[in-house]
Amino acid sequence: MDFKLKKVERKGRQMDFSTLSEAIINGNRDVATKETQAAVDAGVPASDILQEGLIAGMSVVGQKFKANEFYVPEVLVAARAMKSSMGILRPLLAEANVQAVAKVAIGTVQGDLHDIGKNLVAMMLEGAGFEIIDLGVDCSPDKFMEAVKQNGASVIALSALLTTTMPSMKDTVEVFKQAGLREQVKIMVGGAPLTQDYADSIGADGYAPDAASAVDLAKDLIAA
Ligand code: B1M
Repeated sequence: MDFKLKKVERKGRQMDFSTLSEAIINGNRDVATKETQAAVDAGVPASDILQEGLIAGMSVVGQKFKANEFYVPEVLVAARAMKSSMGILRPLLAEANVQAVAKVAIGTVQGDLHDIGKNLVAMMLEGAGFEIIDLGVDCSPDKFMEAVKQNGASVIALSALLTTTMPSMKDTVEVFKQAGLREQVKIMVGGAPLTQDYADSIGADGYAPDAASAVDLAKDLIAA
């Protein structure tokens, strides 16, 4: 698979974000950090650096992961490089009041301590411009509810790795129904033992089999 990284026209100026995007794709944290700082110092808006540099790079990572050209370690180093660049951009984005695509509260469900896949999904979503509220592991239905009520999450993302903890996903959907808030949130689920049929049976809005598909799903859900 061949990916081309584009040059972007900004206010009549050709901006070349390809070195930054490539640093993200290759997981080169030092180059990514240096390029991000250089772009900031040159007066490039943080939102452009995010969109055309970081998100463009992470989206290639997602495509390569889906195509089995990248595996978990490559995605993790790419996400680590992106996090480092985000450390520079986050305060500037907040200052400029740049809105995230949507707020996603993500967690591994109650009784379940597996978090490697959940973290990957969170990093890929952040790479796609979502604001992430990471609730960690062993999250009760009430914890997801709090994230919606107190932090304004519009999507909740539930991960489960154990067949014995999958029912907590159903409980979480039920808690939102009982609180009369089911229509206000999109609920997405994933994790190795999950299937689309299971997601449908518990009334979730969507299921994604991997971290790259989770990004596509979250985008579809907020657009629906
Ligand atoms: Co556990 N464990 N584990 N374990 N563990 C499994 C899951 C298991 C399949 C191993 C086995 O028996 N073959 C088995 C589950 C069996 C079952 O229920 N079907 C199992 C068991 C039984 C247990 C314990 C009960 C063992 C014991 O104590 N007797 C125990 C449970 C503890 C608990 O949670 N309460 C336990 C403990 C652990 C460790 C702590 C040692 C460790 C977890 C460390 C951690 O996460 N920080 C661990 C690990 C590492 C595994 C395996 C080996 C690897 C899981 C992993 O990280 N995969 C796993 C066996 C295996 O899968 N080969 C196993 C890599 C990760 C990138 O993939 O998490 O699937 P995954 O995420 C993918 C997708 O699923 C998807 O995207 C990710 C990336 O593409 N995805 C989502 C995940 N969440 C998503 C959410 C989405 C969308 C997509 O939207 C919201």
